[in-house]
Amino acid sequence: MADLSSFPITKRWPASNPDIIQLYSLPTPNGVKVSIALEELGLPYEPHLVSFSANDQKSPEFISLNPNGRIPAIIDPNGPDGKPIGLFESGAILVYLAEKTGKLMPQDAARRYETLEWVFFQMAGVGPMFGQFGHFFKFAADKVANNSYPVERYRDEAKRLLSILESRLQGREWIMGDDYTIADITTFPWVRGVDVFYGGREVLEFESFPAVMAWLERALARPASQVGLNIPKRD
Ligand SMILES: N[C@@H](CCC(=O)N[C@@H](CS)C(=O)NCC(=O)O)C(=O)O
Repeated sequence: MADLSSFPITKRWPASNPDIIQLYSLPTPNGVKVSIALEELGLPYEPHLVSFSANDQKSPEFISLNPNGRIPAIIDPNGPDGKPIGLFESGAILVYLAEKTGKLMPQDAARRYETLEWVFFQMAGVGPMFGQFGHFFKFAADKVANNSYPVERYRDEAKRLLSILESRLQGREWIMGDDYTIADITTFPWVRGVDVFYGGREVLEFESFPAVMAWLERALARPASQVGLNIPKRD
């Protein structure tokens, strides 16, 4: 049985089965990327709920695994050289899982780098910009009631990013064509989330991005997405 006692996070969230991947998360757009990928890959894992209402993500035990105090994070007891490894940042976790299994990433080197381009496009662009849009449009709407600039700024940037995705997805089933990859898994939860969590569908004019909408439906219809979108179960 794997010994995870060197990871303080396991004191607050004990592992029932330390031999499988431990996931510390909440079903948010960044959190579900990892549960969806794990479901796609069929890897056994144990989910632990990190509750934002309890500020769990800022607890010393969580910070010991991710100094940035944000979900998701994992421990794989069977990491490189068979040793346990802890990881944070959803993009790094997905690249790790793809490389560990040889799945969800093309084998061809040039196409692998192309996949990574789109993963970074999401990590550095779609996620942060959609998140700022949601902050000003929904959560801090009262603070910017007399200043339309922040909402306009992030609305326009979110629409610009959607238009890039729209061009990319025209004539393609997935971001990498016939291959369903971690580029799709990093991105579609954010397109869904900007609607489900922030109510941004109308103001971002989703209907003007038909290829993105059709791709989102295809991604959501996958059995792994249906399961992974709800893991860990909220309180
Ligand atoms: N770049 C990070 C972003 C993680 C992130 O922002 N997670 C959010 C949830 S989607 C979070 O934990 N927020 C809690 C907080 O900021 O305290 C990643 O992709 O893992």
